Amino acid sequence: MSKIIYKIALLGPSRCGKTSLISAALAEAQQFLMRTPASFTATGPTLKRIQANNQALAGALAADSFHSGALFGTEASVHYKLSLSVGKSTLPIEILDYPGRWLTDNEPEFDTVRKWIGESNILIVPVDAVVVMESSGSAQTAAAKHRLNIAAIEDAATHWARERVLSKSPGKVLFVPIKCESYFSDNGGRRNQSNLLFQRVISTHYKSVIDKVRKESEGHQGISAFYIPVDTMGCVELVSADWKNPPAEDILECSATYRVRGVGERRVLGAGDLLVAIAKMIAQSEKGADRGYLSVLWRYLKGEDKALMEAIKSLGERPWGSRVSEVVI
Ligand SMILES: Nc1nc2c(ncn2[C@@H]2O[C@H](COP(=O)(O)OP(=O)(O)OP(=O)(O)O)[C@@H](O)[C@H]2O)c(=O)[nH]1
Ligand SMILES: [Mg+2]
Repeated sequence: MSKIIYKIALLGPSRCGKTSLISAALAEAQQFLMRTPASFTATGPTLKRIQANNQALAGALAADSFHSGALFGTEASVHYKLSLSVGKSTLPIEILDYPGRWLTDNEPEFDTVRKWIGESNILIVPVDAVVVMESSGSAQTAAAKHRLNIAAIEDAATHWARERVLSKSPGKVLFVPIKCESYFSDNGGRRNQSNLLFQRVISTHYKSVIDKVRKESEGHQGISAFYIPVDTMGCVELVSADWKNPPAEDILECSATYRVRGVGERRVLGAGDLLVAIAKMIAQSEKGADRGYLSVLWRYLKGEDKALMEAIKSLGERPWGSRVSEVVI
């Protein structure tokens, strides 16, 4: 059988944390699968790239204050090639990363990303929690909407939902707040503003995105949405967030400063739930509701190795972490 690849799409503007999320997810997923027969790995150029990203983020913690521009923006599209394996049986998983400005500036290169989004059952929407939480008053709220690129996200998420309907396949859209370590008290933080974060992400800023997905997939079975906040650093604390006009621009931009907590050891949290979501999505096709790509994938897994199929099923049955909520679609 021709090689099957499980595609995952990311949708977010520049600096929202797409690359950091992929790098953090691999590290936590490996921990998460300890004492199970399954493993989640990267090899070759992907491993090198993830190691370089993690080094840059760790380097940024070396000083007392966390430099939030530590990771350079992505310059070209990158296929992160990962594998979920049991023994010699492997499910290749590919995530497409790209410069967020392609989305922001509506550049022609975004067409390839759009196509990838249409072909992916999982759509991850990383959310800059600081922009969401530190905006108040009408000027900042309008600037936040612009910086989060809500209009472009609505458009691409609608395309994703439409393709799910046309290809008669299910899908999960995951809203993933990043840079949210200052709003939770479960990973070293002092304040707990997690309810407010949920409300602002789901009921305010991304409500129109959720409404569009709902409308587009009306009457179609198998579309669901989840809220999965992830700490990709976990050991930094917001000190201040100022909204300023960048030179030659009339829309405010949020500029944040952070301090490092404790000894500055990274504490990734929540990324394992992304793996649970992926496993649930794949296992869903076993029920036979889906006649598209996922059922082909499931048949492939059955032929590939029963142990790999069982590992994916049991991963999908793991309970969600305490930060996760299902969003009504
Ligand atoms: N406070 C905080 N900052 C973070 C965290 N994770 C990443 N950052 C910072 O956010 C910046 C942007 O993250 P990236 O992952 O490069 O964002 P991106 O979406 O890939 O950006 P483009 O490649 O330009 O599209 C990085 O330089 C990090 O320093 C986090 O958990 N907390
Ligand atoms: Mg990037």
